[in-house]
Amino acid sequence: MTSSIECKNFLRSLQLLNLLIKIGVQNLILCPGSRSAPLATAAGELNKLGLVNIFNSIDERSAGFHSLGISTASGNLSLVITTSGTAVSNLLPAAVEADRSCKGIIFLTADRPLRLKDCGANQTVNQEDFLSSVCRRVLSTNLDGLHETQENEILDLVRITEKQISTFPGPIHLNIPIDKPLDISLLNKKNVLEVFERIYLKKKYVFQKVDIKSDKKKFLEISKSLNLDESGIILVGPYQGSINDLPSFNNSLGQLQEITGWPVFADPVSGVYSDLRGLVVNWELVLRKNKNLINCYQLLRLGPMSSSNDLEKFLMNFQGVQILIKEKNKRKLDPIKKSFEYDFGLSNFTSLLKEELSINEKNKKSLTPLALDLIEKGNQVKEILKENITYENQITEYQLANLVPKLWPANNPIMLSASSPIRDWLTFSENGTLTRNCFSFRGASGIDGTLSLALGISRIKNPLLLVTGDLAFLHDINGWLIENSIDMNLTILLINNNGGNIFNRIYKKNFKEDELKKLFLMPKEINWPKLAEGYQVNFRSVANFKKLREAFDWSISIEKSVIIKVDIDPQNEICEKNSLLEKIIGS
Ligand SMILES: Cc1ncc(C[n+]2csc(CCOP(=O)(O)OP(=O)(O)O)c2C)c(N)n1
Repeated sequence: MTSSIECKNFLRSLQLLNLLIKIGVQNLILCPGSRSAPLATAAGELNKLGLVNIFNSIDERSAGFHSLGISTASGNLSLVITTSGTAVSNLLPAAVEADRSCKGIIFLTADRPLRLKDCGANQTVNQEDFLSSVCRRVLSTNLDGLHETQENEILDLVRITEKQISTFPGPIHLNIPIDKPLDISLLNKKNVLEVFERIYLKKKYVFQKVDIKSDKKKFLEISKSLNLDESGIILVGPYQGSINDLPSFNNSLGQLQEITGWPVFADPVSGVYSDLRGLVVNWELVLRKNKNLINCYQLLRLGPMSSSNDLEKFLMNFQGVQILIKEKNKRKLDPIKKSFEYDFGLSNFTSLLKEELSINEKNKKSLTPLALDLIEKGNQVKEILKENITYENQITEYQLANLVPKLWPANNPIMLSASSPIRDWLTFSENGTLTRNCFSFRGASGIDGTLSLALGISRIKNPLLLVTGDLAFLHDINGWLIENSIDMNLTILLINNNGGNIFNRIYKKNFKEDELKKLFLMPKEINWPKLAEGYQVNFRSVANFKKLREAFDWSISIEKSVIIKVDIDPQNEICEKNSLLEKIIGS
C-alpha cells in the first residue's frame, strides 16, 4: 500500500522532517511550489501533530531572512522549504549572512530527478551549486528521487547536519530530487500517516553530541604572552555564539574581568550584560579623543571587530599583544592581522586560564588605574551628551541613538539595521542596548532582509523595536508578505532621511548635490501612510521626542506590527552632530 512513488515521497518527507525536528527545528518557513509538494504536505501533517510551527512566504529571499531571525533569537535550527529553480537562488543573501554570523539554518529545496537535469526540463537548473560557496554542507538524497532513498540514508544526512551545526554552525543546503507524482490521494495519505505514526514517530534515534576538543597547547602558546599584573583592555565585538550560550559567555566575561580588573569596551550587539564591572560608557568617543594617550600593552578581543573607524585606527597603531577569542567560528576574524586567534570560545579560554593561575591570582582585582581613568573619561563624555541631547530638541539620528534606549523599555529587545543606525548606536547609545537582547546584521552587514529578519526575531522575542533607515526598510518590503506579519509584536522606528544618508556623511564634500543623489543617495518619493495602509500595518508619523514616547506606549499596547516614522533633515543632522563632536573631542 505504501510502496507507490507518491506514498514513498510522502513517507520519506515525513521521516526527513521528523528527524530535523528531533535535532532542534521548531519553526519552518514554507515557500510553496509544485515540486516541493510532498515536503509541504508532510510539514502540514507534522504541524497538525503539534511538532512544528509553519509560516508561509511567497518570497524565498524574505523567507531566508525570516528563518535566520528565528534561528538567531531562539538559538535553535530553523528551516526553509522551497521549490526548484530560481526559488533556490533567492536564498543566497540569507545564506551569506548565516554563514558569516554562524547561525544554524537549513534550506530544504525540491529538485527534479537526475534524468531531467541538464536536458532543458522546465524549471530545472543547477540549483545544487547555488549556495555551495557559503553553505557548510550541500547534501542530497537519492538523485533518482526521494522515493529511492532509504531510511538509513535520511538518518545519515540528518546526523551529518547535526554534527556540522554543533561544531561550526551555519547554513546547510539539503537538495531533494523528487519524482512525480507529486500529489497524493487522501486515502494513500491516511495510510502512510498511519504507518509513520505507528512505526517512525516514536522511534528513538541517537544523535551523538560532538565534544569540541579544545587545544590546550594552543592556549598555552597564546596565553603566555598575557601578563595579568599589567594593564590591558577587553574589547567585546558583535556576539556570534548561540543566544542560549549568552549566560555562560557573560559569566566567563565577568570572571575574566574580575581576575584582570581591566576596562571593557562593549559593542551594542555584544550581548554583554549591563551590570558588568569595568564597562566604559561612550568608549568610541573616548578613543577618538584620547587615541594616543591610552597606555597599555595587551588587548583581549572577543568576536569580530566593531564597525568603528576609531577602533580600527587604534588597533592598527597598537603596539602590544592582541588575543582574539572566537565563539565556534573557525575562520579568521582579524582584518588588521595583528592578533593571535583562539577558536574555542571565551568560556573555554577563561577556564583554562584559571587552571593556570595560583589561588591569589584568581582573587578579584580592583579596577586598574587605566580602567578608572577610561571610565571617568567616558562619564565626562556622558555629561556633555546629557547637556546637549534633550527630549525638547528637534529629532536627529544621533539623538535617537542616545534617547531611544531610554524610551524603549529596558528589557525589550531591539534590532538595528545596518548602515547609519548601527554606527550611531555604537557612538551614542551609552551601552543602552546592554540591558536587553540587541540584534543586527553583523555577519555580512547587508541592508537587505531587514524587515524579514526583524519579523523572525519578533516571533521569538517581543515586543521588538526595529530601528531602520528608509532604504533598508524598502529593500525588504516583501517581508510583509510573510504569513501573519502584521500581527507580530514589532515596532518599526523608520528613520526617514530620504535615501542613503550614510553616503552624505562620506561623499558630500566631493560631489555636487544632484550627482550625489543619483549616484548614492537614491531619494524616494514614498507615500508612507499609503504604503502602510496597503499592507494594513498601523502607522504614525511623529515630530518630537514627546510624541515618540507616546507612540512607543501606543505600539506596545496594541501588540501588533506598527510603523513609527520620524523625518530627519540630513543637513541639520550633519551640522548639529559636528558641533557636538567638536565639543566632545575638542573639550
Ligand atoms: C544588500 C546591500 N546593498 C547595498 C549596500 C550598500 N549600502 C550601505 S548603506 C546603504 C544605504 C542605506 O540607507 P538607509 O537604510 O536609508 O540608511 P541611512 O540612510 O540611515 O544610512 C547602502 C545602499 C549594502 N550594505 N547591502
